[in-house]
Amino acid sequence: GHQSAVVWFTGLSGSGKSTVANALEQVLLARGTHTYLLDGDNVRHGLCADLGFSAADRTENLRRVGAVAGLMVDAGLLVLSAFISPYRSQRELVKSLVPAGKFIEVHIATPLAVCEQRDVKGLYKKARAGEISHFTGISDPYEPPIAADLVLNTADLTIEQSVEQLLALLQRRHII
Ligand code: GGZ
Repeated sequence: GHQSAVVWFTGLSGSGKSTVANALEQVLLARGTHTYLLDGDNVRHGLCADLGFSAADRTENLRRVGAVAGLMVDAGLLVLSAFISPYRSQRELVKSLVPAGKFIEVHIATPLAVCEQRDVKGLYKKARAGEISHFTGISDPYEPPIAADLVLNTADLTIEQSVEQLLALLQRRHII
């Protein structure tokens, strides 16, 4: 069995949030843990299809995700969530929507230079060229967490090493 919780990944575009969250989910599924992974790919096309990337729209995006995550925690799930969530106030808001003690903040602290070099989707190039405005890290802020439960820099760690650290954290917190 497991305890329900929300593992909230925050970090820049291309930092590795979704990759690490997906890898963690595979291990948890293999252990029989009932998880759900929320990320931009499954939320911004449906639940939040009306929202863009202004600060207000990001806040509303994250408020909805936080509310859904809270419901999923009520249903007993171990929720993994991968959103940039650039402002401290937005992460505080989400935390307030999840039952007390069940919000685990994980900072995927891959340096901007590495994210920009990866540029998996070519978005940094477009942002530098001025073709995308309000791009996090380039023309929009990212406020790093001050006291994350875990900090992972995917430039220095393999995916497996990141997953190991996450599993160890979940075990220390008696979630798995
Ligand atoms: C940041 C943007 C932007 C702007 C489109 N700024 O690497 P990706 O493509 O797949 O991840 C990014 C995703 C960010 O959506 P989130 O819902 O995680 O953001 S937030 O938590 O701030 O609400 C990126 C893409 O959307 N993208 N425009 N201007 N990322």
